[in-house]
Amino acid sequence: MRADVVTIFPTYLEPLRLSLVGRAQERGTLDVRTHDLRAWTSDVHRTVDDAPYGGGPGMVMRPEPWDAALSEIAESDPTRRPRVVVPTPAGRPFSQRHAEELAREPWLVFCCGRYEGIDSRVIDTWADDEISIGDYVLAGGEVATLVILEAVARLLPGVLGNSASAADDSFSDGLLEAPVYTRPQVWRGAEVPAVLRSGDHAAVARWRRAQALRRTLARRPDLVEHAELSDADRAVLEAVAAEVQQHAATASGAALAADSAAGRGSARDSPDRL
Ligand code: JBE
Repeated sequence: MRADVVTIFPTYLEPLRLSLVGRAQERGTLDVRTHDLRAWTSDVHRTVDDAPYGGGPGMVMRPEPWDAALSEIAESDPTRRPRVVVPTPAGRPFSQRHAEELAREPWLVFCCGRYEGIDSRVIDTWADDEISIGDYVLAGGEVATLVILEAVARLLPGVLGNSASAADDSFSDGLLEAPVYTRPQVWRGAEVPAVLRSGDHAAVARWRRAQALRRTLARRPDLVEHAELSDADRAVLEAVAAEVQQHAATASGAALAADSAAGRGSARDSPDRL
């Protein structure tokens, strides 16, 4: 996959040289090219922004440098057309499904705007996708581009050492993953669950599935509604509901049940005891 990133802060994208995404680039699976938008300005001050029509605070990115940059990048390979992505809080919420979709593209171009945004005519002309990584305000699209590219890069063929691990991820089956443990067997008085040391692979798989269901129910009940559930999964959920009802009879149990209903939970409290 080729990915071009247009930004006024090219150094913001340097983390893409590290770790898994960096290795994908060294191996040639991914080719990231970062461009400084100011290279496509023609005035002596290399201006990329201007005041918004209609007034208001902040600045808007001018259309001309964006159009020149995107034209030149798109024309650099006349055999195909890139998919142009604009990270913005006004975009479609980013998800694992979305990452899988982008991972199938041969060529992505990311346009990093400052928060007040890029002149809307550039978006209308060029953007195939406006993507939001969450309901909070970042200073610009650079960090969102890092997030999206990392989620996409690890799905490219050969990037993860073990091809099974992408399929096992949280969200790939619509649920959160079960908790994980390594040595020592007892740490600060807490023991690793016996089933994980039993060598019984079927029992381990059942336990992990039940834990995934319990955790997801406690922390992200919205995900359980959309997950594909087997009869065995439904039996686990019914058992959890019965436990919650039993706990609700006691004071601490009531808090636990409320926590679960609110989708709250931390490593310390309810989910694993639910
Ligand atoms: O989610 N996003 O892609 C953003 C882009 C720019 C600023 N804030 C965001 N949340």
